[in-house]
Amino acid sequence: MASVDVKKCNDNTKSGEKSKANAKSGEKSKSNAKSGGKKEVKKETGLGLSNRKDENFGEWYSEVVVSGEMIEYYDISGCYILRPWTMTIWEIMQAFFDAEIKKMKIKNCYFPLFVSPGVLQREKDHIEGFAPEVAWVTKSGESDLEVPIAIRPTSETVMYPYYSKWIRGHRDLPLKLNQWCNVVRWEFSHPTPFIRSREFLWQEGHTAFATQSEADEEVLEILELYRRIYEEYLAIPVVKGKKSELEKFAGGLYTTSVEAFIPNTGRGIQGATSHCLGQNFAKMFEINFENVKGEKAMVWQNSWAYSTRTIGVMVMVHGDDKGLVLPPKVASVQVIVIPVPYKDADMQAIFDACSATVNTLNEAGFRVEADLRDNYSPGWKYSHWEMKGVPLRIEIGPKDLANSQVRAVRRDNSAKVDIPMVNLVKQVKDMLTNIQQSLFDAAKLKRDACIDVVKTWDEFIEALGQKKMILAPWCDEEEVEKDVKARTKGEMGAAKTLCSPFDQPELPEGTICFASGKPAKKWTYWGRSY
Ligand code: 87F
Repeated sequence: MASVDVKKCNDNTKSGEKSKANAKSGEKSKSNAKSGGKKEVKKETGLGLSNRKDENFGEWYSEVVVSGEMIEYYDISGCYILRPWTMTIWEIMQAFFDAEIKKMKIKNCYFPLFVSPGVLQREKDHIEGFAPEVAWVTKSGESDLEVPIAIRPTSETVMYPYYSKWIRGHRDLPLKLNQWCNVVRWEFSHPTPFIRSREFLWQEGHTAFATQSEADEEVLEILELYRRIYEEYLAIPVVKGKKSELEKFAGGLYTTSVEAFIPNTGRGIQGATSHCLGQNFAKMFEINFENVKGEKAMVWQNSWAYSTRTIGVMVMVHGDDKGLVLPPKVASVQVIVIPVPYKDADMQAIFDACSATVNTLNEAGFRVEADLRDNYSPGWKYSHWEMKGVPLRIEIGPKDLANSQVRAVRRDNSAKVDIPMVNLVKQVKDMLTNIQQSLFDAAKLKRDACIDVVKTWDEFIEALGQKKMILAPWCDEEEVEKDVKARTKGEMGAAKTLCSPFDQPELPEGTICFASGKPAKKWTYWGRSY
């Protein structure tokens, strides 16, 4: 079991947050922010990290994602190269989610990247706030385009005109489409790999139903899949809940989300969202149908998405001072086998044992590789694969060979076990299962230690100062949320609502709102957030 100090929520208070942007984003410091230029391209050295997670979280994060070979910085700010070590994680989550939505009879499709200005305008009411983030193509070669073309920041305006065309009668419903694609949002706040980038990968689901109850049911079914991605695959505890009116997607009826928490920065992070759009877009895009009674009706719509942000949350939650820590279920290499040669050892026999170990485990369905390079020492290889977060290392030396065993070392807690070759598959399977569970348990203990339940404004301010995620009774009034934001505005950013958990603690009669003193309607999570 990985050990955690349950009393301490975030123990990086000594160094404090360098600056809001830095701590929040994990963006590189000025000294190396310009990478992408030739001088800045740093060669892999295999030496350890120069930043500690608890001392300098932002710098630590930038260093880990690069040294762990997940991303490379690019010469356009906010854009990152996703390396194979990242893409495999994305593909594993994709395989799970894609199979699950296919069981729900949702079909994949692909709509164009470009949006015509006319169609974008049709959604102008709610796009207004987002407009500065829309990127435009204005030229081809040297000539200006007659009409500039937008690059999709999301695909409502791209898809819904065709929903209007394709949906005629109740037999055309439900229409349930998903696409896996990239989107571009030209953000101006500090970029952070995975967490806030100008281009990112996601899936966006867009569905249309004849009735609200079908839509409501799907919203929660999808949200449960998002919970499973976080909890079962990434080993990260999340809270399922409903967004406040202020924080919901303005174009929709209501928004549900899974919310994660980053103890080191004391910030909540929206993990994924599942919206019921109601009939707002149906009105805007005239998505009508003839119902069973032969009357004209409007469809009920949902939209939902999760993105490569999931991967950033995983790095932030599990990574340590040696680098990445990958949960076995998403690791592209679950076990790395390393030969440990000694003087006078039968090297061929050790190499053969390594290959045999890889083959046995591969055949049993695990993702296993051997590092047989002869130009690196075993010690260098240990650090290298620790940096990359491989959950389990198997070492094979002359003594192991003589005893028909291998030595297994866990990445998460450094525990070492000698495994007899005859038990290899069974014990590796158990260890990987155990690592997956330990990572979740450790993350949950740490997250839970960061939750404060408060009843009064003073307790709220105190908890916020301690970078907590705060559960408080709230009157559910927009003005009060705006007021809390205004009153907590500061260098570190204001507090806002994260979500009202579906799993509500009891709210005794007469409980009052921590901020307004009015009768409380529900328990809500508050905190600073990404
Ligand atoms: C940025 C620029 C333009 C978010 C934007 O959450 C438009 C938007 O509409 C925008 N940033 N949004 C909201 C996206 C809502 C919704 N879209 C489908 C989702 C799930 C997937």
